[in-house]
Formats: sequence, structure tokens, C-alpha cells
Amino acid sequence: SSSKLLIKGGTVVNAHHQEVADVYVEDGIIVSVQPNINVGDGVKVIDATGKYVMPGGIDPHTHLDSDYVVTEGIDDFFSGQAGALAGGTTMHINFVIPVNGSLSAGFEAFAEKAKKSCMDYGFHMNVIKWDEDVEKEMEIMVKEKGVNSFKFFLAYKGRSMVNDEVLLKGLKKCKSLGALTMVHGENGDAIVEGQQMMIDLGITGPEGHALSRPPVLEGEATARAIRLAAFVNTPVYIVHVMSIDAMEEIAKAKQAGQRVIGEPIAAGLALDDSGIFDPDFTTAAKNVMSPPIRKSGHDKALQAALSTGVLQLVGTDHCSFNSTQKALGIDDFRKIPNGVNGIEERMHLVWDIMVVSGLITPSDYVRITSTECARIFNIYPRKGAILAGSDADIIILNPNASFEISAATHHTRSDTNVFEGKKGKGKIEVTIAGGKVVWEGGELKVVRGSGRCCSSLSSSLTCCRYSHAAAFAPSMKQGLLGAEVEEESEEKERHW
Ligand code: DUC
Ligand code: ZN
Ligand code: ZN
Ligand code: ZN
Repeated sequence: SSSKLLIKGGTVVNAHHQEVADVYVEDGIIVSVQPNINVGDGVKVIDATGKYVMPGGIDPHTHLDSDYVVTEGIDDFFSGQAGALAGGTTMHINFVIPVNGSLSAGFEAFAEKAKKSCMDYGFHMNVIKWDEDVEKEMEIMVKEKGVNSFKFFLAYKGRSMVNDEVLLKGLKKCKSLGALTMVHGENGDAIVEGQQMMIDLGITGPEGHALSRPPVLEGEATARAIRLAAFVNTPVYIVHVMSIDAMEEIAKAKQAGQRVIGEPIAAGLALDDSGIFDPDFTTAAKNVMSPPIRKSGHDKALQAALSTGVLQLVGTDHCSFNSTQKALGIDDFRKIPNGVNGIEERMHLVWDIMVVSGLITPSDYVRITSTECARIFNIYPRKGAILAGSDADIIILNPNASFEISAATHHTRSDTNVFEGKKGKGKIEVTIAGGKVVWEGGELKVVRGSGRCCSSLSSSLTCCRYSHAAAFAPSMKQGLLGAEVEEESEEKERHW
């Protein structure tokens, strides 16, 4: 039956180990990983000889179904996830935007939008102001909704930007809840100055976006967030690290023993600013995101930092707009909706840039695209591993085939692709999500409504997970952040 699946003869890659083995799946769960598994009839068999069998990607940073600043992003949960699955990503963590200042209302709105999901997902929460209600709601989010990560913006003055006082309160609250503080590190006050400077100089095109918010402003805000986190003595997660300036602040803090997590994104690793300086508006505008894609050299430095562990996991910041939406800023770069695609492209790009280039091993690749994310957000080893008991979210990558990226062939909705024309080695030929083959032979078979919300709460309900966690991550019993983890309940036990 379709609920049973055997993947034969591939090289099974986990973050801790790789070996040639078969993988047997039943009812959406990996039952067994070992060489030469024999099963009876009625089991779909996929031959993976000569290929890598790896955990599906987990994208820690997406903005599906989100209205950011100027207009609504073009990908909703369904279209963004369809693209993700075609590109080997089987779970993502999406940011919730509060509704009228309410975190709970925001959560309910996003839970509703996510009902059309065709793959599993989780949520982070944006915190854009501070009062007693927000503080109470953060607790509800953690204890009842399983959201254990809160993002604060140091940019977007007059909209979502918070000042140091609010960031400090947020860091303290997150610490007390055992939640993780995430920060968008750019100095919003200085950016407004920079933007006005460009307008006064008559620079109204997309290049004004890059010029108005240089790396020094990313370095400043990142350093500030890191030091305030040190003052509060709590971990901090820096989202979309785009510059050497920000990366070096993270490196320095890590070297001093501080728990700082650095997340580069696909666009920061794979692109430089030649796009945003293109004379064609549509080409330039599709590169507009914040923080900006930096000049050549930053990309290579971010790759190197990722290979050495200064940066730990790769996201996308997928927040896609079509060329008509981007044209809202044809006369003024400040009105170009900020955001790029990546949810579909990340896995191929990172394989090519990091593994084919020789910077990292396949196990490292699994770690930075999947396992590390699952560990940080308390969904490991339900996700992020090919182990008995884990969810059957699996990809098969053929190292001898190649990929090419184009808006003409991608599965997300925009009419442009910021990675247009990028090609490389390694092709994800099969994606299995929740035990179902959803991508094979270039065909996508996804089911609306089949995705589940996988929060840190729902992960803790399922068995075997904590015994694996104890084996592979000794700190897991306490959770990364020292939060108490509930004992697994008897009736949910499921041993093989
Ligand atoms: N940056 C973007 O480019 N888009 C969405 C949010 C963000 O911080
Ligand atoms: Zn951001
Ligand atoms: Zn973002
Ligand atoms: Zn168990």
C-alpha cells in the first residue's frame, strides 16, 4: 500500500554519520534504517543506489501568507510549500505577524492560513511593541501554542522597530520562558537618514536601497543585540546574516563563549549586489530585500563562516513578490516591497555552493539545512534525522545530475526568480513528506491540508524522540535553552 515505502541502497546521511543502508517507512514514520531490509509485496520500492538519502530540509525562516510593509507576499502556505517540496524542503518555520498588536490574534490568523498546508510547518512570533498584554501573550504562546521563538526588529522605524528598552524586556521575558530571542539586526534610525540622503541626491532607483543601508548598520545593530543578550545572559539568534560586519560580531561573541546563533540565507550565500545595480528595474527590484544583498566578497565570507561553524544553519527569508508588486516602487526604492524567494532553491544552492565546492561534507550539509534547525527549535529528532521513530521526511539527491533555476520552471508564484540562471551539480530527484512521495520524476503531487503544525509541544508528545535526543544531543533533556522538557507519556509510546 502507499503507506509503506522502502528506499534501497542509498547512502543514508545524518548529521552525525553516513552509511549505505535501506530505509523502511510505514504510516509516515521511519521504522528501520539498516542494510538489506527485506519486505513483502505491496511495498513501493525506490532504488537510491549511488544517491544520497537525507532528511528533508527545514527552512527556519519564511514569510508565507504575509503582509510586509507595502503589499502581501505572493506565496501563500500552499504555493510556497509546493515549491519547497519540489526543492527538497519538507518543513518550514514561518513568522507570525501580530494582528492589531495581539500575538494571540496573529497566531489564530496564521493557524487559519496554514490550514491549506501541504507540508509540516512551525511558527515564530514577531514582537513589534511592548505592553502587559504582549508579555502575557508571550507566555500563552510558549505554554499553550508551542511557539518558543520571538523575533524583534531593530529596523523598520515607525512600523515594527523596537528600541533597546523593548529589546531588553523581550530578552528577559524570553529568558524566563525558556524561549529563544531572534533579532533582525539593522539600525532603523540610521537607515531613515540613509534613505533621505539617497533621495536628496536624486537616487530613487533600487540601488538606493542598497546604498541607504550599508553593512556598518547591520554590524552595529547585530553587535548591540549580542551585547544586550550578554547583559541579560540569554542566547540570541541573529536572522539573515548578510554581511561580514554582522558575521564578525557573531564570531567574536562565540569565541568569548556566548551562545549566539547565526543564520545566513540562500540569497546571502549565493548572490552579490550586481543584481540590485542592474540598469533594468525589474531585475534590480527583485533583488531588494533587507538587509540588502552585499557586494561580492561578503558571500564568500559567509560561506566560509558557515563551513567553520561561526554561522550554523541556513534559512531563506522567503518573502516573494512578483514584478508588478515590485513596480510599486518604480519611482521610489522605499516603496519596493522587501523580499526575495528561496524556499524552493535553498537545498540545491547550498549543496552546490558548500558541498560540491568541497567546503563541507554531506553530513555537514544535513546539519546546516535540517538537523541544526530541528535541534534549536526543539523538533529534533522528530525532524532533522533519518532514524527509526523520526517522521518520514526524506530527500534523495543524485550527485551526478544537475539543476538549473528559472522562473519559467519553478513552482512558487512569482514571475521572477532572484536566482535566475543559476545552475550547479546535484539534483533532488525525490521528496518524501510525511511518508508520501510528493516529488518524483519532475512531478509534484501535493495534497492541500495534509501539512501539520509541528511545534515544540507536539514534538514532545511522540515517543522515541527523547531517547534519540539523549543519545545524540546530551543537552536535549533540558532543551537547548534550559527549558524543562516533559517526560514522554506512556500511551504515546511507539518503540521499534
Ligand atoms: N526582510 C525582507 O526582505 N522581507 C521580509 C522581512 C525582512 O526582514
Ligand atoms: Zn528580518
Ligand atoms: Zn525575514
Ligand atoms: Zn520511546
